[in-house]
Formats: sequence, structure tokens, C-alpha cells
Amino acid sequence: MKHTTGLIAVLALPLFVVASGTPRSAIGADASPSHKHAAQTRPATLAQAPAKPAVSKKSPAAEYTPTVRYRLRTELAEGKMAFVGVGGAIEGVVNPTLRVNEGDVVQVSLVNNDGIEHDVVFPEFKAGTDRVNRKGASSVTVFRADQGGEFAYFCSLPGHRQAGMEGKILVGGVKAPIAALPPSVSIVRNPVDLPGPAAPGPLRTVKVDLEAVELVGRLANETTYNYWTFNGKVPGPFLRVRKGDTVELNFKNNGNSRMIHSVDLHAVTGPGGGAVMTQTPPGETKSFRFKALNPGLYVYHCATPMVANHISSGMYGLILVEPPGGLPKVDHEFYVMQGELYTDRPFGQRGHDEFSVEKLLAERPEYLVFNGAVGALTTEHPMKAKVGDTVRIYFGVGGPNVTSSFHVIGEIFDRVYGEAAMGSTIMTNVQTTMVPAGGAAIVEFTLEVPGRYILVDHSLSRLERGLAGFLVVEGPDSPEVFHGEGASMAGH
Ligand SMILES: [Cu+2]
Repeated sequence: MKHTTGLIAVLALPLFVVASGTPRSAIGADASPSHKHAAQTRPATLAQAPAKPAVSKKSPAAEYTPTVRYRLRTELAEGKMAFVGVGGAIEGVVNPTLRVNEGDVVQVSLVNNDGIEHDVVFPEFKAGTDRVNRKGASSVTVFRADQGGEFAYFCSLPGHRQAGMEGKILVGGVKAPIAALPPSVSIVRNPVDLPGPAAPGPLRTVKVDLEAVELVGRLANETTYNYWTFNGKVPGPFLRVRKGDTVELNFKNNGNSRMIHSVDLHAVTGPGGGAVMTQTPPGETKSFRFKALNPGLYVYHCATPMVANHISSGMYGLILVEPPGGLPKVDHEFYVMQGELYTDRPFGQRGHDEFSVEKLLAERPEYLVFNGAVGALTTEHPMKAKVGDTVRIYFGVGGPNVTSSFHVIGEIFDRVYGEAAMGSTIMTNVQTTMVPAGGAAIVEFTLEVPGRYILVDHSLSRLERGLAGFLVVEGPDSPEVFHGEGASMAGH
């Protein structure tokens, strides 16, 4: 237990330090569960902890995102004690062999299912959970599998290992069997995929083509989902016009669709925002015209019943109506939207997920993502900029249900157009801005320090369900602004 408590103490440090390695998936974080369990640690146990735990570069605390997750529950049957696997390939297996690759950041959660006090420890990795002694209680440990081979894990309470609570962890050279996945594509919208400012000159009539496309996309590395999209990506295309422009919108529903689709733009003044005129069966096209009267950044989305089903499946995007004269010039503009997915299976399962109407109606999303998928803005399209650059993020919440507490770890928004309102006071020096479902914000900041900054919804449980994005900033250090060991990859 000495090792274990030491590890927990290390994990409990309020660090948001990110190691330079690229995780296989951008989900999860060890910070929040560790905080929780550190708070539950008993004083007697704490007393055994080393006075000043050193945070080495190899410490799991230096990793933000586990690459492998396992869940174990405790069982008592006929006087024998055991761990039983929960979910995935180890579901129902007694004392399952945990297979990981060397270098993986491994998260193991233990759920007490028998009401007897237990833990699970991995002595070779100086890791272990806290003790859990009530049925339903759980604890999580995170460690780096930094040596290859076969090692034991077990319950460290006296006699429990001998009573049966022991299994193996195999590190390296092993691949879990791969479940058959349907052919899939990336539906991720690159955050730099947006048009530049509208050219000056007289007011225009702008033609916009939107197409509803249903397709099997990658929700996570090894998970697929049947997305409904505008133009094949999530979010839909970034539309950009000027106040006073007239928009001629053609809405096509792809011939391969199974559903009727439509579009409702919040930038429209008129019943349904266009949704009344654009309810479109597969293979057909409908059109309407509107004048962009109010400047601002607006959400658009499909508005075909069940509307929340269409939105959560990917049918949302942003339209910017620039004020006369446009917005001030910046070095980088990014297009980021947050959304939720309600899948039949729990978060993080390998295979093909289907939609769950029960979870949608209960507002219990399994996945929360930026730009459509887990890892969209971390592994697939991390944002990039240089020290000295000015950055503007057009941030919207497609939802359909969850309000975002939008925050960039390690940065302060110099300016925020709160609720994407234009013509009002621009807020300055904002840490976190609240963006409602079906709403947006424009945030701007200058980059002074190199490193990796992390976009989050500061309701940080959602980080565990896929919600993270990276902004990687290169350039010379600015020790007068920020200085410390390993500073260049740090945040917060
Ligand atoms: Cu739709």
C-alpha cells in the first residue's frame, strides 16, 4: 500500500501537464478521478505517503489521456474471492488477463460488488487503487506500462490474494482481437476549413448549397456510428456572409438517405428559420431565400422530427453574418463545435454503435465531442499557431442539450463576443465562457508562450467522454511570462 498511496498522492497534484507523446485516443484524463480519490484517502494511509512525492517525466500524472482502460469488479462466491472483468473483451472473465502495449497509459477502475474491503495493486508499476469497502464504491488508478513482460495484479488486503484475487497484466507484443467494423470514413471537419472574410464592396446575393448526407463515420478509433451530416462533415460547412446580404439557399437531401432532412438557420428572420420550406425527402432539393438582417455568429441545424435525434447525429453548423466592415484581422481563425452523441453502448466500446432514444430523452450522452468525433482536434486535426499570433475561435454548441463552459487550458480570452452577440460590449479577460445549446461565442486571444493548450468544456467529466482539443503553439520561450521545468508543454 505504501507504493499505492505514494502514487495517489502524486496523481492528486493539481497538474494539467501534458507529455509530448501523442495518445492513441484523446479521451479521458486521470486528473479528475484522482482528485476525488485523494479526497477520500484516510488520514492513516496518508501518513504513510512519502513527504514530497517527486513527479518524474514518466509519472502518469504527466499524461492527460489514458490509452487503455479496464474495469474490474469484485466478486465473492463459495468462499472464493475474485476480480471479474467489466465490458469489452474481458466482460465476465474471472481474474482476466489485462493486455496492454508497452508505453500505454493504463487506467484501471475497480468497482466493489461484494461489500468487502478490497483494492487492486500493480506493484511493478508502483500503482494501485484506493481501498473500496462499500458495495457500488469505486476507485481508479492510472499508470504507465513502462516495462514489457508478464506481471501480477492482486488485492493487497491480507489473505485476499491467497483467496483468489490475483490476475496477470501482459505488457507488449499483444494485440486484442479486433471486432469487425463496417467500412467508415472520417466525418471530422478540419477546424481550419472555413472561408476568409467577405470581400468589401456592395451587398451581394450569396448562393449556398447544403446537402444532407447519411454515412457511417468514425466516432472514435475503434467505434463507428451512423452519422447524419451537412455535406459529409461535422459540423456542416462554415457559412460566411455580411449583414445585408441576401442568401439563396439550396437544400438537397442525398438520394441514399433514409430520412427526411431540413435546415433551420438561427440567422434567418422568418418562420422556422427555413425549416418549414426545406423538409426534403431523399433525392429531392428545396430552396429558399433570406436577407441576413442581424450580424452575429449563428447555429444552423436540421429541424426534422425527432429534431434532437437529427442534431445529435451530426446535423449542425455555424453561419457568420459579419458586421459592416467585417471583423478585425487576426492571424488564425478556427471553427469548432461541440456536440453530444447518445449511443446504445457505453462510451469507449469497440464496434458499431447505434442511436439510443432512451438516453437522448434522459439527456445522458455517452460521447461529447468537438468537431464530430473523439480525437478530432487532438490526433486528427490539432490546431497550430506560433508565438505572437492572434487567434479567433468561432465556437458553437450544436448540442442538442448540453451547455458548454468553454475554456482553453493555459490561456485567457483577451476578448469574447459573449453569446456571439455583435454590436454590444465585447468582454475582456475572460477565463471561461458559457455557450448554450444552440448558441455560439467568438473568442480571441494572443499567444505569448509556446506549448500545447487544451480546449475543454470545463465541466471536466466530459473530458472522460471525448471532449478535448489541442492548440499547439511553436516559437521561442518567453521566460518573463512563464518559466518552469518542462514549461514548454505545460498548461493551466
Ligand atoms: Cu435531419
